[in-house]
Amino acid sequence: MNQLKKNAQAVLRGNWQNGFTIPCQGLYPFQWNWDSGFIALGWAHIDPEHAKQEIRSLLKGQWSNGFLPHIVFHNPSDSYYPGPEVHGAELSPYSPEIPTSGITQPPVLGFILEYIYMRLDTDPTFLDFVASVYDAVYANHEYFYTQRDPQQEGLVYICHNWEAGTDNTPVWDFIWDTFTVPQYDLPRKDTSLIDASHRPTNAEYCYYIHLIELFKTWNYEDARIAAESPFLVQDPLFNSMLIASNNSLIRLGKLLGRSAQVSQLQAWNTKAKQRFNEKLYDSELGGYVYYDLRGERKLSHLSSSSFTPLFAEIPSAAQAAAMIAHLDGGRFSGAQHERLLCASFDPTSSLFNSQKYWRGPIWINLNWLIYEGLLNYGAKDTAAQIRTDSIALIEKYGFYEYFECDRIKNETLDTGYGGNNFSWSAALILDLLKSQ
Ligand code: 2M8
Repeated sequence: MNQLKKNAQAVLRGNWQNGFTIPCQGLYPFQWNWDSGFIALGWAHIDPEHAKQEIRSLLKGQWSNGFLPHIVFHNPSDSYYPGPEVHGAELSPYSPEIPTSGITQPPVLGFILEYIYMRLDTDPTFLDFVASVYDAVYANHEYFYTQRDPQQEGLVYICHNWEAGTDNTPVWDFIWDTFTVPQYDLPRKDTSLIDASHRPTNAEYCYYIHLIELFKTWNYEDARIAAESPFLVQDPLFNSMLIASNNSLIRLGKLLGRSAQVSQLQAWNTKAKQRFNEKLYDSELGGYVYYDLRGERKLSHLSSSSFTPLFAEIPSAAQAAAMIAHLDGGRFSGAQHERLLCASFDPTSSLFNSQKYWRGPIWINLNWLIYEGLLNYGAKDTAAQIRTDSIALIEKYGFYEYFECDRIKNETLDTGYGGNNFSWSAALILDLLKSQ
């Protein structure tokens, strides 16, 4: 275990860039939004000053309307496509001096602040740090509830698959079916850095780029995006992260005496939790699914995102039991537990692919969220299983980006998938090793 900790620390130190941490050398050479949250939690176990710097650096990219972009381009690099010139965030009147993207990612910062505070045994100097960034994180939540919830129902939308973080989940196939896009010239770098068959196809990338091109023609104006974007989805993972962050900002806000902000957060959260359960729970599937706001339909497929409401304490005990059954002898574990936890997409679906990016492999950040969520509901054995599986995969292969879930295939495999020395895999293993 000590060696594993040392190796995890070495990954974070190797990816540290003087103020922030890149997710992976070559493959992801800038600062990414939700990666940085998980990474900051990892740093808290090594050097809390780095955790603070990580968060401050991310907030340098915040827009004046509270929006927090998915990439902050602190540094130049030609090993990633699409770079700042493709994103064109400067078209928005709200964008900052520093180049950023114009789309966001799951809002993890609120709960990351509280986790770090707890992991540091409620260190008062960290609470001072929380006080210094509280308004910025609150402004991000205010942005979501005022700009990304056109029906004022408490659920916010995402307008791009990259905002989900689960870039090519099969769920998006049903969105891509609703519109056509031009063939773009795609100077991709990812496919020459790692096994191209594990990455999204060029046809999928044309959709990703097309959405950015549309948003640029609208100068990233939220009202235009809400009215016209062909991709407008209420995602259970994204909304769970926002609600979990609300929960944390409420508790931290009470400690800091921020009563007006706490009341507003409570009002958003009460509405959000109720609507989440009414709209996104699928009682036939026994889990939470996506809602296509543009097409006005549920997209009824289970993925690892379906379990993340456990993290935000949204499900009732009965709903939680139905979800846990999928992980314990059900479709995600297999009846004989022939799969390690937790596949990123329903392994019993014909759309599942155990090697391809977000279409099936195990991701450590989702495992961490589900592990913590299971503990919220007292499901200690299932939580222990997901923790054991995560650590075993990293011990066997190293700090890869994603992993095979099939137990038999793992007997003969000698590598994880995607990029190696991947930061959030290292950061969250440090946290899992700590929490027993
Ligand atoms: C992946 O996404 C980026 C685009 O944001 C990419 O494929 O180029 C996703 O796994 C995402 O969740 C993650 O934040 C990012 C950096 O690790 O990589």
